[in-house]
Amino acid sequence: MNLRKKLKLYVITDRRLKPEVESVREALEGGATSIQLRIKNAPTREMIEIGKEIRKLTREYDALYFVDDRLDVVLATDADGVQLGPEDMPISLAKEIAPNLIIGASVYSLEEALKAEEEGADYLGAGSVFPTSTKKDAKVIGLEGLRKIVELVKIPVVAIGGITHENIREVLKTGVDGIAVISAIMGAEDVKRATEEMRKIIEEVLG
Ligand code: TZP
Ligand code: MG
Repeated sequence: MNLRKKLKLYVITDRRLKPEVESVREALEGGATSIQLRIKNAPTREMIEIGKEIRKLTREYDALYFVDDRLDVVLATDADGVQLGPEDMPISLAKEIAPNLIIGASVYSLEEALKAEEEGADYLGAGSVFPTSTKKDAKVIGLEGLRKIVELVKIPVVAIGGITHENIREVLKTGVDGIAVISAIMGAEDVKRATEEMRKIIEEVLG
């Protein structure tokens, strides 16, 4: 499995915009290469039910399946990986508990990026590239901040935060391996089409 290739178009769920399972199906039909289940404040058993459905769908479409924050949900639904932020479980502990998991680290500065790489993260979610209403507290690093991270780390980097069909080309030109998106896809009327259109641009720029 080529992780860099699988991170090309990384689509994240958001129940404030669309119900998870149906929107994930549409994103996969449109060419998403990775899916992240991201739910804040829902009953764990509901998260597990949804995660199991996403696991089935991502297998059908040969996409990777990640869970935000929750290692229990990762283990219960046989996810490929977990996404951990600076306040979540330490990377080293997650690796100890589940050595075969792909570990993504959410980083908001070059310092955090270098630290996460050193701790053994397999890839970085770096942002927020632009201001975004999806995660209002996220620090904005800009294209320059992103470029620095890409230059100085060796592991794959996925850009996140405020990325749209309009600005995706300039983000791709920083040298990132992939793009992570919530609202430009989950907030679209036609999720499948919004995904297809982003995937097409990614193929044009990254090949
Ligand atoms: N982490 C940094 S920015 C962000 C997360 C989860 C939100 C990305 O959402 P959008 O709607 O694609 O800007
Ligand atoms: Mg988190």
